[in-house]
Amino acid sequence: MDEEQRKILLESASRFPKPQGVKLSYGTAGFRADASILSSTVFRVGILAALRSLKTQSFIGLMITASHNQVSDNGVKVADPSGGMLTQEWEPFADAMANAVDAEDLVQLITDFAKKENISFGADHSGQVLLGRDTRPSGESLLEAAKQGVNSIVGSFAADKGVLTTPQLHWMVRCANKGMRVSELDYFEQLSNSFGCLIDLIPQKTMLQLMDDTLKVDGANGVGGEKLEELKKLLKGLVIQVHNSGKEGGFLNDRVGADYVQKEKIVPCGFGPNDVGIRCASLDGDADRLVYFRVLSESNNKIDLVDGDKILSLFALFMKEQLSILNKKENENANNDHPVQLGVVQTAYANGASTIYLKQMGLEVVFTPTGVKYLHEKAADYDIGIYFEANGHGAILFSEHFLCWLEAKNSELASISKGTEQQKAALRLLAVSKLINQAVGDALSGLLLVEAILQHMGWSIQKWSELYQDLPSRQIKVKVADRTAVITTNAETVVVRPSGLQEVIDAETDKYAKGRSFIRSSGTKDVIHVCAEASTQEAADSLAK
Ligand code: G16
Repeated sequence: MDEEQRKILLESASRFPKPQGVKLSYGTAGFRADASILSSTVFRVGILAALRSLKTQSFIGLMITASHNQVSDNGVKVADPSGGMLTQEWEPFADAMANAVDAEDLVQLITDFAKKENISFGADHSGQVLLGRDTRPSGESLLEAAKQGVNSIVGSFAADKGVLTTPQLHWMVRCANKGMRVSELDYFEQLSNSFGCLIDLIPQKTMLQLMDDTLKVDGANGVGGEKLEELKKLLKGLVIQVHNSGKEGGFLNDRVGADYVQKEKIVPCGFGPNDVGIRCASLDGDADRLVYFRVLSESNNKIDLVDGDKILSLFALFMKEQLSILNKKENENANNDHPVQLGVVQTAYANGASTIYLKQMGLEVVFTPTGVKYLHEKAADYDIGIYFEANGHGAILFSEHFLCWLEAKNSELASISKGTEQQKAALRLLAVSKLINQAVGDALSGLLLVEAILQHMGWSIQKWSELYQDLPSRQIKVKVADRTAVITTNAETVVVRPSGLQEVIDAETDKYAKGRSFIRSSGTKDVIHVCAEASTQEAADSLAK
């Protein structure tokens, strides 16, 4: 690092002093804390993003959001060149940067890291960082801090993409690195065109079945509702009513949104008895989670929750069906099978009934710790990898190799005889690969795929919900002084520290029929999550307690 670069960094870092006594770590999804203490962290992550861009010679993303957290929190995370999460190899550097005590300490850290990673500075080496933020009031000033961080690396450039959902920003990074167009309109067009393609391919016989085309969406008073209002203008064959769009005066994630609906299992604000019989969905604050629900008629605000596990099951069923049509042998002697590796990834939060259901379908199911960064990585091992967390984060990933094969197969089938069932299956799979955001879980694209599949099957939400019956479960959050005191292993199913705690959990769990329980420390808040399953709701509640 030359003298000029050093001077710029020292000068800019001194404008963003780190608050004393604050220690942050790059958790499940980046840094999160009360927004009032985050400007130095966001500034430093701006520098990190610029360095990552220099290192990879690619576009990098920086998103300012605290997703499902309360409105007074905010956060920051980095998207790698693929559009996925920042490589885990750089997380310790992110932690060290966020916690560097002063400007001198910070510059020393950057100098050492750049040397180790062979990162060159100077005007000939340019970094490009795309910036996005959700609708939190603190987002604007934090975005300015991020910009100054990026710009303090000579030759690096920050492009402000404005207010976005988290998945939109990830999508833009991925597309920018593929040399594709990255405007918001391009994103909306990709989603609406591929959705339209799936709708056009619906078999005649199900077209005749009556299915309500109205969907009521809870936008969590966040960015998702606002974007869905835009997207729906391009959609045909679906009526979407957006509620809790943020314009009606409620607070972000306050008794609304996917996290609230999934954890509490009750209707969000703005929904009630009038919605009985309507298909409802809920997004979270930055629109990377999606759950469905229906309001129960005997209701006391109770819902039938159709969570990430059921979305995963619906997707798996559809993908398996299309693959089997595609690979159907025309005659006994033909050998047109392509052994497609279809895998499913879940976490310990997955309802036990969903795992049994998926395995009964003959699918390979693997488990990772909580966090899209782990599930996404695992799903990428397959030709088609479907991952979902019960909380509604998920996607379907297609390998490049499989997509090439599929394109070729589609052309071959079209040249023999266009419009056969086999060719339609190829076209559907190709449409899914464009509809589902390949960079990260995306509630808007997931919602359109759910809607397309329900129409394809001619299914109501009730029919979908009956795919299997969830085992009664309960999740609770326990506020603790130090969440790092709990260390787990085996995809978070076993507590390693504090010692002796797992034995206590096991002894308690053994008292319940079909009992299963685990605890893990949150990666986004100062709480410990407790999750319990048992044969009745009372038993699950009691075990969790
Ligand atoms: C983030 C991650 C998710 C993860 C969630 C867990 O969600 O992106 O993969 O499931 O955190 O949160 P915690 O660690 O508090 O249990 P989000 O929607 O907040 O970005």
